[in-house]
Amino acid sequence: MDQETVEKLARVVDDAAMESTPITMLTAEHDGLTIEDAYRIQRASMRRRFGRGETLVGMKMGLTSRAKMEQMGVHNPIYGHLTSSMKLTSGGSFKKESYCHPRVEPEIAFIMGRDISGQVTSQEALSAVSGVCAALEIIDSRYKDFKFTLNDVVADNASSTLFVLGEKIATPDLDVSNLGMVMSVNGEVRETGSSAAILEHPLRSLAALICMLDSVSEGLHAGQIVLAGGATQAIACTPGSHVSLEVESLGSVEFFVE
Ligand code: OOG
Ligand code: MG
Repeated sequence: MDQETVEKLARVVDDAAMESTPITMLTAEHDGLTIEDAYRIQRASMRRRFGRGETLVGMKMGLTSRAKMEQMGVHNPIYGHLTSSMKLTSGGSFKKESYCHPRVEPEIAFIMGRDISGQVTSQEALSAVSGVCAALEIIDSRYKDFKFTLNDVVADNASSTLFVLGEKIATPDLDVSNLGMVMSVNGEVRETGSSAAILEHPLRSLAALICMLDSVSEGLHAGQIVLAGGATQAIACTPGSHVSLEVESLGSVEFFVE
């Protein structure tokens, strides 16, 4: 795909996010759009955000659990970029009307203590982690009816919208392989799961991200946050709700929807 088309499609997804107006899938008109083109569109849309003053604060993995793959009908792990404007403080709120059709999912986040790149193992990935915390990710596909193909969702920055980190930061020696996770809305339990649902171990997701970034000569940097992926299916955010997540050993994280 030529660079002009990449930039044009980056603008289409970026405008849809800014105007919270759902669009038709890009592949409907560009059926030759490859996964490489999709990541180029994603990066071009990030350059538009950086041009508006947002900064890169981390990365997220998506479609790393069977529950998410089955919910979305897309079966390959993907990554997206997290920017400064996507960060919501635990206990904070957002307006549903500012987004297309936001959903929330329970996650585990890593905080990177040093730069890392290359084709790494989970153990090598862990060696670059300085902290671990509970997280809620609010995703919002810019596509109509929240329906997409693999290449469409990649072009749309893996539906990245907002993320909330728990205040308790555990040290990297915490075993994150099988932590119980309970997500509630207005005090009622809606989804329960385990961090083991995230590629069988959230560190495998982190290592997979570093390997995917390496294939485009990139890596992670000290201070960056990495969301490992939703452990259960995502649920719709409705106005007037209080969403909370409790993760074993990591405490809780919450937000309100106005
Ligand atoms: C794509 C993003 C998936 C996750 O954690 O699996 C994701 C989507 O479902 O819209 O963030
Ligand atoms: Mg997610």
